Amino acid sequence: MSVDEQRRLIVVSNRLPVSVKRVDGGYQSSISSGGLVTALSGLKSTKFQWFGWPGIEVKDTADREQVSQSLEEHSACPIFLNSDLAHEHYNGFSNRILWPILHYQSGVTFDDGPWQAYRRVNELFADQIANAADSGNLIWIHDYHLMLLPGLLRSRLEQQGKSCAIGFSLHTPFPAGDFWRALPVRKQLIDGLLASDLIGFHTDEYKQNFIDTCSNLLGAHTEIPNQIQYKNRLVCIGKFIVGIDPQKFTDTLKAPEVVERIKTLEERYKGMTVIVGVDRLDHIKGLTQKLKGFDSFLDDHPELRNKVVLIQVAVPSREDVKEYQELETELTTPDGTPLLYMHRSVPFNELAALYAIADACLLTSTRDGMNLVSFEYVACQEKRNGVLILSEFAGAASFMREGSICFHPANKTEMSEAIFKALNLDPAERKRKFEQLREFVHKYTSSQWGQTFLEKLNARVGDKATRNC
Ligand code: GDG
Repeated sequence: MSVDEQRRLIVVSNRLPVSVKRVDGGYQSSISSGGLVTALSGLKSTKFQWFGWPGIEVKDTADREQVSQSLEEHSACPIFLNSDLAHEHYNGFSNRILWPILHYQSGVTFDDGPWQAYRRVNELFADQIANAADSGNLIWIHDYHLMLLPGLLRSRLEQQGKSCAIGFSLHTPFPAGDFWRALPVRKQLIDGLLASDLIGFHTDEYKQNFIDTCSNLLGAHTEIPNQIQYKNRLVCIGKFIVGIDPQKFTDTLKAPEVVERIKTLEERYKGMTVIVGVDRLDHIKGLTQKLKGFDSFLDDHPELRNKVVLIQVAVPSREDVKEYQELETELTTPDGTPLLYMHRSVPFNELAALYAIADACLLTSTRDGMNLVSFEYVACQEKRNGVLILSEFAGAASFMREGSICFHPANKTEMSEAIFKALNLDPAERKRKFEQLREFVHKYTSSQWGQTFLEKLNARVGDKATRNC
């Protein structure tokens, strides 16, 4: 890649992509899964150091050293937080207040306690990263938990006489200005973000929403496309298409145990049409809507009742947040629905096998930054040329509209029709759609995403306001 090989890259996210466990008086760490981990796995050819919270409280200094050592093998560096502070920051503000606003959910109540915790955690990150960074480093910050970090970090770096390029990627939507205004700390958060040199969004729509908001709320200059002039600095704004590593799926599908598993599953569902869904148990994934829409589809087509099965993996998520516990009780299985509902995470090989045997994949997000499951399904469908039935509110829909069948997730009639259409596409049309999706998924990989972002960020080292974005 054309990023200066000598340049050190620091990646920052709230959670390290590693789970740390206490084992036999010592500590063990292993890589965890999720959208951000999937996206950043494409950076594996680039050397970087990852900063973030290790997910457990470690009080004792000697223990902290052991944890740091065990994380070193994953190039990860822990930022230790006490449990209460971590809880208020992650669950209290990030997931209960910020996440719903970013995903257009109304009725959010602002609370000053969680906001102070959010600020405090961002400050602690800034202190540690500013001390660890050297001039000329690239610092790539991820996601909504750390929106104040660019500002806090830049002021600390300046005090220490260090000059680094700061990049920020948002993995959620950025809502329309009127919605964002509902948040009392709307100005502080975007002011913090605008201390970045480069800010990346998943789609043009999110990018434009952000630009308009900066102009309306802060009076920033946004006349030149993809640029924001604010407080005498130039901030570059871009759309960067996050993706997956499709080769990883192709290779997995060739593994003998996966080939065997596919055979077993195909035997079990012989003569049936299989629809798959894989989602974190989160309101934004529209699981309640999915069950209603699927139920409606079966009512509209009683002749298909025993011929179609929906296999839904619903991964438990954020279980410390009240709204997420309620979602679980809301999701009761409609009587008589041919539904296999797996309320757990499945191993990667099983996931790939499920994607591979499914004739269609149904994704019903009410809002979703991108949705990488849609990419993964396509990566596993070389043989079957399956159909993607995709909510128009997933970021992925702005790139995959032609290749999939899109619908409005709140309209169960439309969802039912979309499912029916998908299962009855003529083979030529099915192939044509699949080829479009395949080409897209193989072109916009996670590694392409990382390289493109880092090249742009690299170009901004030492550049204050002189260059175009
Ligand atoms: C956020 C944004 C954006 C899921 N279940 C299992 C499992 N997974 C893996 C999937 C996929 C990832 O988790 C989920 O990624 P998504 O992109 O679909 O969704 P979020 O977790 O909400 O991610 C999203 C993303 O960040 C990246 O920017 O696209 O919009 O919300 O990789 O495969 N993996 C395994 N077992 C499971 O049961 N092994």
